[in-house]
Amino acid sequence: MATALQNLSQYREDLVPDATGLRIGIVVASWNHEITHALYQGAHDTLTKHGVVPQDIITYEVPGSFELPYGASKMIQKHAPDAVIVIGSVIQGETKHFDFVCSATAQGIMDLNTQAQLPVIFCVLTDNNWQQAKDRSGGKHGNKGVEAAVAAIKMATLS
Ligand code: DLZ
Repeated sequence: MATALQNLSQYREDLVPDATGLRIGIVVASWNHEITHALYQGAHDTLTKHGVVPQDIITYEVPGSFELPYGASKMIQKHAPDAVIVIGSVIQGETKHFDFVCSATAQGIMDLNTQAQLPVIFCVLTDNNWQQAKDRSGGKHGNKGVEAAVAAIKMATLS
């Protein structure tokens, strides 16, 4: 797995453009709140570190990852930010629901990336168990929220 080799919080700061003046939407799922809150914190801290002012980070909370595409779509319509980050955590259970939620969410976000005229960054952890989710939301593999924030800045400033 790529994240076992690369820490999600480590990146070349000198390669990240200045984010001053950017407006970034974050849509965060409540399901597995402890994980998604840690991802949100990682993304928020990284955005402000690179110059985004807190007032320009617009946050929506939705029930679960399945609702992230609609939340992002609404965010784009109402606030027209420079980029949107969607945050979720789907953890494998006994049922097939895992596969449905993962594929529907990924497809919905991919569709938005081609339809909306702005980048929508996929910060959804899909893990086999709780420990793996902890490891990638501020644990031994870093924080995917950091990686997502860097991607949002790079994509919002793409020219
Ligand atoms: C129903 C469900 C299940 C079983 N597991 C998760 C999960 O691990 N992570 C997540 O973000 N959401 C989960 N959900 C909720 C769905 O995303 C969605 O909120 C509900 O099916 C209502 O549409």
